[in-house]
Amino acid sequence: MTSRTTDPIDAGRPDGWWRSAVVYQIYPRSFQDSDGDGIGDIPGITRRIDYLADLGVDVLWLSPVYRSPQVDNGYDISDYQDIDPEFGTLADLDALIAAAHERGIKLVMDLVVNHTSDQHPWFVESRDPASAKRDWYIWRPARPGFEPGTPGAEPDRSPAAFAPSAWAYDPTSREYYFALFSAGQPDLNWENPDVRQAVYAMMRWWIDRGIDGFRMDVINLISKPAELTGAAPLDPDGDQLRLRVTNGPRLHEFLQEMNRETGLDEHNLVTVGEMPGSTVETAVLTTDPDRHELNMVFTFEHVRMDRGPGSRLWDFADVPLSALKGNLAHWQDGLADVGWNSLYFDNHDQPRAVSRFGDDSPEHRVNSAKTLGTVLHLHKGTPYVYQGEELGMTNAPLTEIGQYRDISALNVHAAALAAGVPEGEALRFLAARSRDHARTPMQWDAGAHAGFTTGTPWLALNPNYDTINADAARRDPDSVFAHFRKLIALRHESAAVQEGRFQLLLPDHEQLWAFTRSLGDETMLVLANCSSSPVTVPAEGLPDVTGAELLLGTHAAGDAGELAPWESRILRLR
Ligand code: TEU
Repeated sequence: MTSRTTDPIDAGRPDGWWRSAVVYQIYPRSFQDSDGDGIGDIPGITRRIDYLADLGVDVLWLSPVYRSPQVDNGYDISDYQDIDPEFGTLADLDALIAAAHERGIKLVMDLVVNHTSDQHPWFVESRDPASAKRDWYIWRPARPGFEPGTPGAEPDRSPAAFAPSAWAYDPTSREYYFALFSAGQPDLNWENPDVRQAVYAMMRWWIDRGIDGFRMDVINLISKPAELTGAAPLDPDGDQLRLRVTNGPRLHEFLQEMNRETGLDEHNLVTVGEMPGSTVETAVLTTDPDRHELNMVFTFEHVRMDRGPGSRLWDFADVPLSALKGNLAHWQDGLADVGWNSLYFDNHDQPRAVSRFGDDSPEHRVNSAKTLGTVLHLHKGTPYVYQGEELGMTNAPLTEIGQYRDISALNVHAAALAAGVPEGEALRFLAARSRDHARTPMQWDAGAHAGFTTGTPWLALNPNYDTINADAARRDPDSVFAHFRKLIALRHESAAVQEGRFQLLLPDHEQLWAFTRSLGDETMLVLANCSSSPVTVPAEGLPDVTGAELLLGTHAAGDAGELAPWESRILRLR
């Protein structure tokens, strides 16, 4: 346990404060530019702080703003204790923290410690086999019998997320280092206690600076399987390392150590672990408060249900509503008594929810964005709003590979072409699923570059900013923005929304998403038509709504027995 004085840094964070909070995720590069270089920055966020206060969110989570070569837009960090000049300075960040705190808003930093940048001084030193930092990363010789650096000589067949191989070649030492995402993002060796202590020291430095928590990037990948740590032989033909890298043998030990050494719980910081490949069982272990690991995790189950049957990156399929809502219900049930859920449809890695799960046609966009918000925000857990979700921002019309910027999109395209897939098929996948959709600049107004920048935006704006923008939304009492404000206010006011028990109704219905939330003698019923056709409310399988009070609906109260396309209602039962 650290012995630092806790007084000033713990201000405003009572026990469990995050259980009633709504988090807003900012992707700084695309939020607001203040200096005309076409890249969003920290002073830009501070300029928009009153917009965020007006929306009513409690916490801002900033995607990485640290020093970085920007191979993966900041998820490749070369200095954890400085700000990238593209985004501003440490003084700018201090000013943002102060401006947020003045408005009662907390600030969460992205913690990317599964890997660093290959430009981080630790890795630069590690390239020297004689250096004390060699063991801070994962190094292996070439496959036996192969000339180092030649095709096929990689220690095993594991693919990286953004490159064909997870083994990057270093010509100086003629060895390979493990980099699960890209060669610019070498994985740290968490087996080495000095690595862990260096990470914890860095975290303490940020906590002392006054931040309120961490979103932890791919945190369930930090404990590597025995083959990677050298405790078991590496099968040179193995290619499923990615799966075994998740939820590794020492994950919970490391999280408990981190919590202890940095005082995460002691200071009531909010912590959310991004955990691809996690299950309800992993989440229970991670978020059980008695185990002192994390407050909540981001599961990937509901955003990976649309993957195609094979392992090909570019395959995808539609997801039936019954499967989607069934998955969320499985997590609600699994964490009902122990632990806590995070709730999200959108983030910087996902296509826009309204285009993916809703209907982004002019006819249905507003109601489907509102209804998806209603459904998500009425589940139990901490809801995350991703910038622009509160405006019903849509996927961009991307048709050519030259329009994409994301390392992941470019890799999928290259991999598909290398596999002989017709380009059209790869482009169809990207048009539906690319991460670039989430990263088009925030649409503030109908003026030049949507008010995002006075320069040339780093990624083209979605042309629909002439109608979909914050300025128009804030003047329209029926906008998606207005609806999200009400959802956030409802969570703040209602103990049943915060803590009520969840029960899914009509699990097999392919149009209606229906559930109750109950606390004491209060029960809320959510009825949501998640389709673009009207639906008759079934006579069976739902509670009696006689005398129920409509707390929030997408439409003016109409026929109780029918829901219009994408109509939803939150009812308080009598
Ligand atoms: O994402 C981890 C992750 O597994 C995916 O969401 C990733 O986007 C996907 O594999 C791409 O196909 C986190 C960050 O959120 C993401 O932006 C980073 O690129 C990644 O880690 C590496 O730091």
